[in-house]
Amino acid sequence: MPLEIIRNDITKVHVDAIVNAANSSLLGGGGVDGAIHRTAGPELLAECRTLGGCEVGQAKLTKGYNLPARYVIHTVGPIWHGGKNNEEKMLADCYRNSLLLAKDYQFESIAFPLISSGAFGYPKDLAIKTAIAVIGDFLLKNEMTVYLVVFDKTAFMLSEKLFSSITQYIDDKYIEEHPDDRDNRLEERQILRELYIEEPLFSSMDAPITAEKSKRSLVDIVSQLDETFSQMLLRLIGEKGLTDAETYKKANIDRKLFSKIRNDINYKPSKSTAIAFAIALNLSLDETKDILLKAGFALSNSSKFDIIIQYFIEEQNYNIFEINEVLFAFDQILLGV
Ligand code: AR6
Repeated sequence: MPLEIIRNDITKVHVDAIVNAANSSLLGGGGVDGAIHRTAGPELLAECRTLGGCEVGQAKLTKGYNLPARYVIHTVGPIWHGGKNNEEKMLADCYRNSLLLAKDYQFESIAFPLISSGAFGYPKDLAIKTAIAVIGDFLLKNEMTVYLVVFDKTAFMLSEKLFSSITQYIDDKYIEEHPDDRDNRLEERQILRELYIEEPLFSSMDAPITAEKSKRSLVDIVSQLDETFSQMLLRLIGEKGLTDAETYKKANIDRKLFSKIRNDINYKPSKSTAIAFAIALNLSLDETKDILLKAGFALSNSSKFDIIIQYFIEEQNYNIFEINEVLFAFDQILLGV
């Protein structure tokens, strides 16, 4: 998955490079910096001494020594002084310059901590927002697997406003029994039958708007009844005038999985993959339900995950990285592979 938010100790992550939230001396410190130096061993400090420090927002590379990561990218985040002292731009520079350095070295994977959000006092909800915006933007133009490693509890992650807006939405929609984990394909097949076969016939006897709607869906149904998920996806990509690369990047799906789907008309995606494509294609709620049905899934109000997806679609916010930020904060699986 191109951007994955994970909860872990960054010194344990196996990637081409981990990013260190250092200070401008590059000679070690507390927090994630201390943990990285402890695990890497004294050779890391010896190499850091040769670098001549680093300015805020810039990034420098060393080897990883005893770390599972092959390299360390050292960057220096801004100290939070209330937000009016260019902190956001400097923090964005940290992410951007680290990613560009990783790109120069043709790294395929990189892991970031939440830079500046510890000793340097940057509010965590704002820190994660900037991280996701810059990484997301980079991933729309580049191929790399990026991990955002969050160390502590997740409730802090969302701004109060977003958190309460989504909590309210969930409260309004959530049905008490919530069989999130069950394999609900069977039930969804039943829904599929009802939707595709029964609903149009019944609704055609209702008000004129409904009748027209169902006429349209009957035509669609007949012409697209045999269309598989993969065929529908490729058709929609064409209709929306998107390229394959634009689509899989916006879906947070890696190129290999996309080409598997492209080459296998009977490919059965996971629910999260199917939704990821619905988001990439900016589908409406009804269109999302249609494409999900092709994969044997439905959206239900008994699943928090499904409600959060509906929230974003209704808000017409199709930024998959922001959606994943919220899914992560609510302990749900993320969209993408
Ligand atoms: N893995 C992942 N994240 C971690 C880990 C870990 N092992 N340890 C801490 N964090 P901080 P800063 C999280 O203070 O704010 C140092 O002394 C932590 O929860 O490490 O950029 C440097 O030398 C927090 O969310 O970095 C500098 O002087 C995030 O990493 C100064 O601190 C960053 O916290 C840099 O301060």
